[in-house]
Amino acid sequence: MASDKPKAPPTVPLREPDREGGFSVVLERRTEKVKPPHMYQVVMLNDDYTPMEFVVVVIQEFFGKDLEQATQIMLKIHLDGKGVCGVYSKDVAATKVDQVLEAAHKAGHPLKCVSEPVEF
Ligand code: TYC
Repeated sequence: MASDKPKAPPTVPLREPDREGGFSVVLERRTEKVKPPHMYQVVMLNDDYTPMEFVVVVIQEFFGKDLEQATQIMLKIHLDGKGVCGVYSKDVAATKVDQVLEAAHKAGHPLKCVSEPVEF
């Protein structure tokens, strides 16, 4: 009985150059299973007490932004309640959060930030 199912294309042995200058036969190709690492964004939160100047300095110092960029990010946080300061691997994002919280605590400001997975 003939099937309606579309047939997968036949597996064709492929010849590829090898390291010795010859050719190897590749009988099967597998789909790459390694996924890119999940990235985390460091989100800074607004509050009513931390001075704007302090936030700008923190963003420059820990997130590598220049004065102009840091000021824009600070103003966005001030107006919207929160803003992304940078996107990193999980460990680096966690370190940035620790650095910001420690600097804020030392200076006596309630500035808070968190890291969260980037949705894609
Ligand atoms: N809202 C603060 C003020 O008016 C400034 C501020 C901006 C605080 C960003 C925190 O993440 C912040 N002084």
